Amino acid sequence: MNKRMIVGTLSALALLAVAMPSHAQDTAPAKPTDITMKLAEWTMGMDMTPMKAKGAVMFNVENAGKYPHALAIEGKIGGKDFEISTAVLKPGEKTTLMVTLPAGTYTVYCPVGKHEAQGMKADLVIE
Ligand SMILES: [Cu+2]
Repeated sequence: MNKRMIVGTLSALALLAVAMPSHAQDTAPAKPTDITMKLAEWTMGMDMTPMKAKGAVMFNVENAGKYPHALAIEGKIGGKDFEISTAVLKPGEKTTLMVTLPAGTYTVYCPVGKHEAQGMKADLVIE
């Protein structure tokens, strides 16, 4: 094969790689941060510790335990109490919860029974 042809193809690919990010920024909406949580006894089962995000967060929640569990997010927005929760999930059930929160530290926990006190609790930092 001709050496010059290989060089030409490589530089064309390099140009494409440089051109693509700026194009993506112009057209693509801000992508939410994906956080996977496998709820179980007695953990929130995050794939990110500590949980940090900027902008929208998409929680992919699964009950990987033997008891019912849910995901709740609690904090203060503008000095007022804020709380949101998924439905209570049976073992094996999955759901998603998407939130866009102002910068701050929030508590993520399981609102079922005394699960929070048993360890189903974590911090979520929105930068
Ligand atoms: Cu629970």
